[in-house]
Amino acid sequence: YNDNVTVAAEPYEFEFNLSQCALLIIDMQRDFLEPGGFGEILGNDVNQLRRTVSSNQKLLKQWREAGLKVIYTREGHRPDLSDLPLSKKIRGRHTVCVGDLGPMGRILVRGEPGHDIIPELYPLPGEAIIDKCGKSAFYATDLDAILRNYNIKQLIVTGVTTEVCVSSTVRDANDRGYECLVLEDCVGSYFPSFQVAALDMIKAQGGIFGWVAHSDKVINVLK
Ligand code: TIU
Repeated sequence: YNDNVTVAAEPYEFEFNLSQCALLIIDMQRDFLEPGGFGEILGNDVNQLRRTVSSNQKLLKQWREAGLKVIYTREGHRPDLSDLPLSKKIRGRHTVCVGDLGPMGRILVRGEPGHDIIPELYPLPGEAIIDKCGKSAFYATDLDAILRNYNIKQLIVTGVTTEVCVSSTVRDANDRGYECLVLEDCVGSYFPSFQVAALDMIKAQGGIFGWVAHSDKVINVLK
């Protein structure tokens, strides 16, 4: 079939090439989406993020069936916490912080149960996982090198949270020349007003950081 497709999006249609586009699933980790994790420790209601799970599952199924690239990210740190800035460790003045023992193991530490991707969206062998210590998936990672090696120029972005790691990553990707389409039903925030504002900021000013669309628009071109 034709690799070049167009989907209705805001602020205008997103034109992309299927073989040069990856699905980037950001931080769909138990620590953010399940009770007892980092998200809840920060004072958030994890239920706000749960609605993104089924949308991501539906999209992922079609994307994989089309044989397209999937890349995952996880936010977390080395067990010795050598990549954890003190500023991040103490931020919030919480009684439990990154690296401490929680109900799903040590909070946001690589190899711990809470750090892993939720079972509903678990990566398949061969799907790259980027472990990152920052909010942007480009900071101190090999994501840019992997995208270049795969000849990926465009990203369909999903995951959590819309205004934190999704936004940081999309802004960074934009500066590096990647075009990003963010799927509104597949990204989530703990704060409903931030969900709206973060998506508005991406698509304002003629798509200053990228495009926004519903996942149905992408699924329709994959069938
Ligand atoms: N707290 C919050 O909204 N997000 C994060 O700390 N990390 C991600 O967004 N992945």
